Amino acid sequence: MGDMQTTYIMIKPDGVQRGLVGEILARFENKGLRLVGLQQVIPSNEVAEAHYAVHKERPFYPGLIKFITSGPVIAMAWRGVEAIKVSRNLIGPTNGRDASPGTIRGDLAMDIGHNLIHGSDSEDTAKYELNLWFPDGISDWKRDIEDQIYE
Ligand code: DAT
Ligand code: MG
Repeated sequence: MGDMQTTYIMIKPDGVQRGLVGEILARFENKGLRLVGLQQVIPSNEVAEAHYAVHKERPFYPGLIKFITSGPVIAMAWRGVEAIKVSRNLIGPTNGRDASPGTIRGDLAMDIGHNLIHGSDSEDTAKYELNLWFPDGISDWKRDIEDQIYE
């Protein structure tokens, strides 16, 4: 079995505005991931800029910061075996128009910027993003049904 990981997942302002929070949460729950952190927050410029620091030099960066701070987001931590890869697969590629049906972006998004959701792309980014959005840490719990989800 692969490594148990925790990943940072965030429903962006378009997902909250469109009323897709429940739909998106259900996909992670149904897949078998364990919800270990959840908070609705309107991101400050400071946190948004830190979150997207790797894109600082890109032409879309100012618009990205403006978008992500435009309203509430749902900040989440999900835990499971290879949770980072599993979540990225659930989410699909960046541009919703290129994403396959079955993925969150493929089923629900039509744009590259307004693509509903963020997911950490590596163990290092997950650690960085979880610290940034959950500075007080996250508490774990045992999801009884995991005895059925995993061999
Ligand atoms: P992902 O969210 O799939 O990891 P990314 O890390 O490359 O994608 O980019 C972060 C976000 O920035 C992405 O979700 C939407 C926005 N973005 C990326 N490329 C863009 C582009 N060419 N035009 C507008 N927004 C873009
Ligand atoms: Mg990314």
